[in-house]
Amino acid sequence: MARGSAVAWAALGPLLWGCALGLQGGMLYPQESPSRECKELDGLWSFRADFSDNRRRGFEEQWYRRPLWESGPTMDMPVPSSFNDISQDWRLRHFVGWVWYEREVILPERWTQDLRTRVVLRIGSAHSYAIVWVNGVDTLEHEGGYLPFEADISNLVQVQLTAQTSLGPVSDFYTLPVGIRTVAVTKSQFLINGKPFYFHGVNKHEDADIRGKGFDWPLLVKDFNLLRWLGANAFRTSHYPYAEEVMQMCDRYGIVVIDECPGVGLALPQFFNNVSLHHHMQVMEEVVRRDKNHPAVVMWSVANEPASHLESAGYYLKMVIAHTKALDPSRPVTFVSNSNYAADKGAPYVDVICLNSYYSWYHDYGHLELIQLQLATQFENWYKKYQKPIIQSEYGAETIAGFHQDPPLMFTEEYQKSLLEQYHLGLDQKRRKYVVGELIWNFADFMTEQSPTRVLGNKKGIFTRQRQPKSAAFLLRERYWKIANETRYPHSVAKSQCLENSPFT
Ligand code: BDP
Repeated sequence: MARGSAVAWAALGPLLWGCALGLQGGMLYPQESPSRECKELDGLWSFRADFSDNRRRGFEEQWYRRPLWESGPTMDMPVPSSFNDISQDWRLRHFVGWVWYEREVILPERWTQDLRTRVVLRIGSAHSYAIVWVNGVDTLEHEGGYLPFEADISNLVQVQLTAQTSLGPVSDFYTLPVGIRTVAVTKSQFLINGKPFYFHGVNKHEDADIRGKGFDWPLLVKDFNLLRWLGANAFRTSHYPYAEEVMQMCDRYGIVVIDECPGVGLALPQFFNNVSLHHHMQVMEEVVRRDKNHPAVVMWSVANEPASHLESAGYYLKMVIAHTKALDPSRPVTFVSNSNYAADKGAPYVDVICLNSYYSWYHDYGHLELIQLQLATQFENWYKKYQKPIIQSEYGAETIAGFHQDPPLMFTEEYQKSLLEQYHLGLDQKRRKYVVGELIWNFADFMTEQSPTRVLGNKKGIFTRQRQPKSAAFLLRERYWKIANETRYPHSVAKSQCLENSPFT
């Protein structure tokens, strides 16, 4: 019996695997191999949110000691999924606190009888703080969400016989697809395999109707088909590491990834303290350990829009970036800034400058005619000060599919299109100089907390949440394919057939 709990939403991806002794290091996606068997724990779990006043009744009454139904009512909860998106209970929609998941698991006899078998429990991700009990025993804890964590639970599930020390190690192995390429950064270029690379792509979120953030193969394949349709060659995992299956698809489809850790919302001075710094570094270790073998990953991003104008943020970012570089000297490191070039204290430490700006949306709203001037000033100021390649890491406009107005007004499809056109004119001025990429915000509409600035979530997608194109998608498609054709390597090697007519080289 494994019982787990997690706060806010949970998109668990639990897996048990039995393998022979001898493997060290763990954490890599646990493929099956002749020495490994895997048992997926996806499916229906028992679930309860702790609505008690202090939200700690579960701990006080030790719900983990007995089957969950014995301590009160439970409901069915699919795993993986976001519990907020599933039920009709309005309290669950925005619930923050402890929720309890439980699943009874039957293990193959060999796993429990053969003491040479190592049994490992692995959670793909559970947001944001998780404790896992196995047979009532506190076995695993993890803070931070999004990333995998695991524990050897052999001694909790195996028949307790006298320890057999004479059995000796047995080999355990599995294979990883390998890709070899180099990444380098100059004063004005991003080089992959020594050739200038221009990021033309998107920011995404793991998000869809009903599934919420829960992993979903049909959605993933649909999204990759849309990326190919669009001619995109890259995305940023804004604002957290995505499921490992996504990374595997990126390797296979030749999509280049800026891999971002969940360092979001570092907006206040009190966040830049030693406790956060320590945790942030630990999370970067987990991200790098999990994703370092993916050739698709070409850069790490340690944060999105921290308050990088603060002195304390400067030291903090310097330390996180240095730590990430020490973990992986082979890849450039960045964070995504929305600060002013003159005030930013983190930019001295990054390899590539990533800028979010929302001209004609959050700034100068309604004034499409100012975008080119604003953008030219932005790029020139940053480049003059830092002499580093720049990526426009976010830009976009809230757009409600089906709203039309000409001349364009905010929230209409025409406005989104015009805003993109103006940005593209500005980007083209610098594209062959030192601007090395553009990533639209956002690939698709996505759900957010309620707020006066959101109409049923964030509507800056070029696709709707149901993955249907708005007018801007066609504009972007034309542009991305044009850029892809301009920058295609002349003698690209034969591509796999799934990439026929693909912009990826
Ligand atoms: C950017 C944030 C992103 C938001 C976006 C927006 O990085 O997370 O969703 O603004 O408001 O600043 O649409």
